[in-house]
Amino acid sequence: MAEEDRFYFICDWYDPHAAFIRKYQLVYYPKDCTMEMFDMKNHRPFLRRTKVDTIRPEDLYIGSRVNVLSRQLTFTDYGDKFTEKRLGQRTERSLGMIKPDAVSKLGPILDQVHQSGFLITKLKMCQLSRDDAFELYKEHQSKDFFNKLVSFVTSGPVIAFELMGGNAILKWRELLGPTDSAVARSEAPMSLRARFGTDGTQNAVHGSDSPESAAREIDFFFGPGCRATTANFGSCTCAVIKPHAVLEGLSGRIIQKVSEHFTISAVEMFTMDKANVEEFYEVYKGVVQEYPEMVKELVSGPCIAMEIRA
Ligand code: 3AN
Repeated sequence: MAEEDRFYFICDWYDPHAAFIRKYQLVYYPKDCTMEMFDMKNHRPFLRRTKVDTIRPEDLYIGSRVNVLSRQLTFTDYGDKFTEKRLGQRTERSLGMIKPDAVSKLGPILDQVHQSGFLITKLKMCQLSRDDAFELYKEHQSKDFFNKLVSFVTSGPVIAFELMGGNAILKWRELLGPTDSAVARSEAPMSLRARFGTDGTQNAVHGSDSPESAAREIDFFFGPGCRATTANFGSCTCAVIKPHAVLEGLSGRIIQKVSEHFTISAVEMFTMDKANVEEFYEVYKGVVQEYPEMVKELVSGPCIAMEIRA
């Protein structure tokens, strides 16, 4: 399945020859810095998907002006709910990780993440090898607790996610609480480590401590050729939390309910394109009336796919 974000904006271009403002829908694909445009008045494509080096992710906000093929465009509105939700709040990024001791608490942790105003933009369960753990925690290699830490984080799967929001790095660390879960219980009883951790090593969750480590750790988990999924496709079924539920912040509660009856052996967030969704739903094509609507919903934003077993 392809993972590709699409950001929709409504934008204006003042046509100097006609002395007229033309309105376009602009779709920006951050993965490969391409965009396409649709003429809203004439209801026809205006620009086929084209690489543009004049739009950067930080240009994606209402009121922003960008140059595309010598035209200056002004972003006047978001073009869909996903774009609004994703970019509306400013977008510092941090890396969160649920450690092996708290993987079964994914539901309540995601629920807390949502209630604290973060947006999860990437998420994946993976199994770290010793080499992975050495790389992830390389700044701690000289510490006396290093071996214990490596053994612990490789003792079972972890769930990594990219968080976005205003002041995300600091805010996420506040939500984690102090490193030692016992200290967390006395100093920050509502924190995640107080609620789900055991001690200084088995402390349930991790968070980046600076923009540099956030960039490095996000790349570690989600960069090109990054960690593999834990899915092994045997004796299981697939459950998908649909985009509308993800956007409404219901993922945590849904996963909690699923966990009461099933073991979740893999989980990953995807943003699917239409061709992939059509393939995924192929057996329903021409069989159920709501097929076109099903496709439309599943391409409308990120979904969370789970491998579950009982
Ligand atoms: P934090 O995760 O709170 O930023 P760091 O960066 O000092 O803490 O340490 C990274 C990880 O190393 C911690 N999350 C914890 O798992 C482990 N760790 C830190 N200090 C200790 C310690 N004194 N004993 C055992 N493990 C520790």
